[in-house]
Amino acid sequence: MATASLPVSVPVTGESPRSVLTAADVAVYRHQGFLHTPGILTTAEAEDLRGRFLIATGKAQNLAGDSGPTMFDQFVNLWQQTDPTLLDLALHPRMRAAALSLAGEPLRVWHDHLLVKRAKNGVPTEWHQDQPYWPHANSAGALSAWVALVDVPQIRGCMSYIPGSHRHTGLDAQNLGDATDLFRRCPELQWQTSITVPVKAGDVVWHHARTAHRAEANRSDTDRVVVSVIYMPQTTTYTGAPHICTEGRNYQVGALLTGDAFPAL
Ligand SMILES: O=C(O)CCC(=O)C(=O)O
Repeated sequence: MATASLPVSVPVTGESPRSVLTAADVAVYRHQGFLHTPGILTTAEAEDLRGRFLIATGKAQNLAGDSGPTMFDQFVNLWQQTDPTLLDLALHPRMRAAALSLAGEPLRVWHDHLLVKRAKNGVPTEWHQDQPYWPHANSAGALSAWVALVDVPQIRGCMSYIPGSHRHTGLDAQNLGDATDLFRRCPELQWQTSITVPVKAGDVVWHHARTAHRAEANRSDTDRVVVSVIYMPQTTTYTGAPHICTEGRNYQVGALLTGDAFPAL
């Protein structure tokens, strides 16, 4: 979404000019807590990545298990599990440039995950904020890039966001399977209008880690294939709470989340 011509200076080299966000883009993101950026990837790049990510699922762990229709099949960090080249998406020059502009501070990759909502799965992903799920402190600027690797119109399970909800910083984790949980925890959010964002393959929708979002069920007969890439500030420290991405890595409470598992941008 480029609505003004003033480019924001981006502290990386090698990015294509098409990825440079405007000051207006960054202001919109900071104000509403999300931003749609069409065409961050070309359709050819999206198609290539879709094939490579899906091949990589072959021998990888699906956190959804295999118990019938699910919210989504979920494969975390396929670049660590089966194909190291898949880290290319998180570190893609246009992704890096946009992420750094939006956050306005140095970042690391927290993790990525391939999220496949199967055709006609019938299960939405209900309203939630991401941050309460993560064992993070000192990470106020964390953000996600929801990268469409197929077209995702409304019937295929695109996302909706509640503008301004990223300012609600004290909420506990909300249940992704319960449409009312977020609103029980924060009743004032039920009076706000959400915005639904259908996307084309190669588009990215960025959201702040506290922005409330949901995805509709997939009512189409095509799988919805997206990758959510999550970036965290380089100041992020470990709270000690359990998480699949810190498991077995011996971080002490209060330690900076650094190292090969969390590549710097
Ligand atoms: O794609 C979905 O169904 C949910 C994605 C999500 O919650 C996220 O990327 O934070």
